[in-house]
Amino acid sequence: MTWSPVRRTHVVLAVLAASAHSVVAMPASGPRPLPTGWTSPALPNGSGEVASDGEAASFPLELVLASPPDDNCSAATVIPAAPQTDFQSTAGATTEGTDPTPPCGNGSEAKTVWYRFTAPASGGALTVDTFGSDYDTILSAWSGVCGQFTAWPGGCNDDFGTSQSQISVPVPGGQTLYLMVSAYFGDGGSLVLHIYFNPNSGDVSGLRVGKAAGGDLTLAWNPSCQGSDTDYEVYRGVIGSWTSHTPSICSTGGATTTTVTPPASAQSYYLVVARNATYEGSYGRDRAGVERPPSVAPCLTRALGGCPPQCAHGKCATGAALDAACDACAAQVCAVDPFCCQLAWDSTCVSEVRTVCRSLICAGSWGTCAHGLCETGGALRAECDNPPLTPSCVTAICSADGFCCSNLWDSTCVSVIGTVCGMNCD
Ligand SMILES: [Ca+2]
Ligand SMILES: [Ca+2]
Repeated sequence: MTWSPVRRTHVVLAVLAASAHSVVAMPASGPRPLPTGWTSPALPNGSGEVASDGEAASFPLELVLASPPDDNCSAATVIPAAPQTDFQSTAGATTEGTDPTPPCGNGSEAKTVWYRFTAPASGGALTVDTFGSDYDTILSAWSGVCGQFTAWPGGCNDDFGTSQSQISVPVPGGQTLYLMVSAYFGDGGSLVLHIYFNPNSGDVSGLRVGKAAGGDLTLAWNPSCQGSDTDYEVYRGVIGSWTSHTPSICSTGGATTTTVTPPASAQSYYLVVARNATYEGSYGRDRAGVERPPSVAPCLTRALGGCPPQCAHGKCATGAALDAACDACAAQVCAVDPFCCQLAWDSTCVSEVRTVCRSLICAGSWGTCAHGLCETGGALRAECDNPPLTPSCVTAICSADGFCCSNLWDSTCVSVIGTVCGMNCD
């Protein structure tokens, strides 16, 4: 390359606006117009500039490649949903000091670029590959936050058949994973990244059985709690042998009702299982809350997605079963009384907020007191909470601080419920 010796002339670097990933040098003896469709970025100080010293007719041209926008972990490209395909050049990517070492291949941290994916509530299987890239990639998945990562189990691959990579890992609902692509030989190049996600399958509830003509039975059920489930399977087993179920219908065509003809020779039980394009879900749980085993010859591979937490009401109100994830106290209650999280949150469950969680938050703990012990208000009367509390928490607090029973039940009175009574207001 021959240059006109012009002192302190800057070579114009241009970036193709559409990709923002490729940097090309344009020989120039001064600023010159850019071709149509090209733009010049705001170049960082020093980088991307080549100055002639006015002496040489030619000199080495040093190009600085622009780094891709997701070069750094903190600027990871967010994958909003799967499937997705992303294309970019990683030739200008760099290594951050906090880049983790991939636990596969040669552990290269060169030319790293980053992606971030959060699994849908159903959970499922995340599959990512770099097929179609033109360099030797290493793909690794990480949980945690930038700089403090833990390698995701099974989430690293160097070569999957070719020098490109593929991982396929189970991911719980709501889990965020970071994906790092690095270059085995430190070169980078044109990266093609494919992301797929197969959701787990959810639960079916509310199975109802009716009689139909000719001894047939009609089965009906509520739609799966997972929107990604679009179909249902029916399994049948022999009553008394509670794990004998085998496929009866592998697809109801999406319908939430079907008709079955029971065999005359044995009494049968039926299980309805939600499914999506890839997986089938729960066969239901037995009375002990244990997931029933799948059929020995299932219609589909099983992947349990569960359902979002059922938190339709507070723990002080009766109603539908609560999910242990709704509330720390609900988790404590259900640990000793599974009924509360499986069938219904009845008055026993509400009373267990006091007896199990030792919380005075529910009205049942107030006895004949004018207001809750956890609320400020007028002075309370000794023994007003006795029953149900023995000994009376109000009496104990007023013995220590008479103001609470003679003047006001103020925030000080509330604040000693833990220390004086060993109870709480959670
Ligand atoms: Ca990087
Ligand atoms: Ca590789």
